[in-house]
Amino acid sequence: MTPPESLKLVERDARGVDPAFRADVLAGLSEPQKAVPARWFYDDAGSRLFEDITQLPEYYLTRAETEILTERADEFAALIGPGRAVVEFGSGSSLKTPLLLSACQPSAYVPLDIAGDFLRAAAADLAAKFPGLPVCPVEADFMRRVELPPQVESLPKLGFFPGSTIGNMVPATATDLLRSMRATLGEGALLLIGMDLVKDTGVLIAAYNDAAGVTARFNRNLLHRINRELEGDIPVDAFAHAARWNDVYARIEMHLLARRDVAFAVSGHGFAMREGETIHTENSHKFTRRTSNMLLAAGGWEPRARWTDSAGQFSLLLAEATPPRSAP
Ligand code: AVJ
Repeated sequence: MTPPESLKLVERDARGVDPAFRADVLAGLSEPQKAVPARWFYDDAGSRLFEDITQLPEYYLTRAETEILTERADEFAALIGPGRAVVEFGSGSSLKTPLLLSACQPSAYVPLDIAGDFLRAAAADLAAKFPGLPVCPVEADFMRRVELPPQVESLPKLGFFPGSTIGNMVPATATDLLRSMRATLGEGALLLIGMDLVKDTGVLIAAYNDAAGVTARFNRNLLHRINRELEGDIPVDAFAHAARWNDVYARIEMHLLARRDVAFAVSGHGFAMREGETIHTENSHKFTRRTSNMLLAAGGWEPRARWTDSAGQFSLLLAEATPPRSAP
């Protein structure tokens, strides 16, 4: 089985590194609260570690969303209808995608991802599972509008953004992303999107600080990636994994906590941190019915239906790209 050709839209410098990664890391490490955007977790090693996270007993999100996709398939398939091009934003969810594709009889599948090797492997896998379904992977950063392959131009679209990945973004960025998705998919498109729910803080912290330490490895992998791709010499062992609940913004935050004073260089730039200082590496916002509906509406998407799992831990929402309205 030959993997489908993918359209390459991600930049690479002479060393094969995305220049946006270097720019984000250097800018983020120069701020008073050091921070690196969470999307840079997902090199090939990081994507594999995330797959391991989804198997952890504490990490309920994937199981809860899979339950919804399995148990409520008839309901969302009826609302979606057959013949759409399913455009998945991020292609790592190799187990959820088949559930959606077998439920809604699509005419094409377009996975979008920045991790090229992972994307091609996932696309080949999917193409093998659904013979006859055109699979057109696109290597792209979907934070901006993406030019879809010509084969799907005339088809009605269904965006698929599972996993509560939208929760990684602060509201302003999440709104921009929803608007970009709308621009990518066009008016009349539907969006099926997962959003994790606010719940007991202990349950949330455990999901992001598992006993086996897989999430800690996932977090620290970012430092290994910086060292490898950006000529860094960060002493990775000097950093501890920390997961914290931010009650103002209703989000889990992941940090890399300096256990001692450290100094290091990245791409020839020097940085220093005091013991106890952190690099903020991820936000994972948790939603209520109202905040999820508000976020969708702010991004130009009208909420149409909403499902939760039997334990009420996670939500899946269907929204429609409605024409802009000028009413208040
Ligand atoms: C893939 C963004 C949904 O926020 O729960 C898992 C990533 N980070 N454990 C999440 C993640 C730490 C995950 N998302």
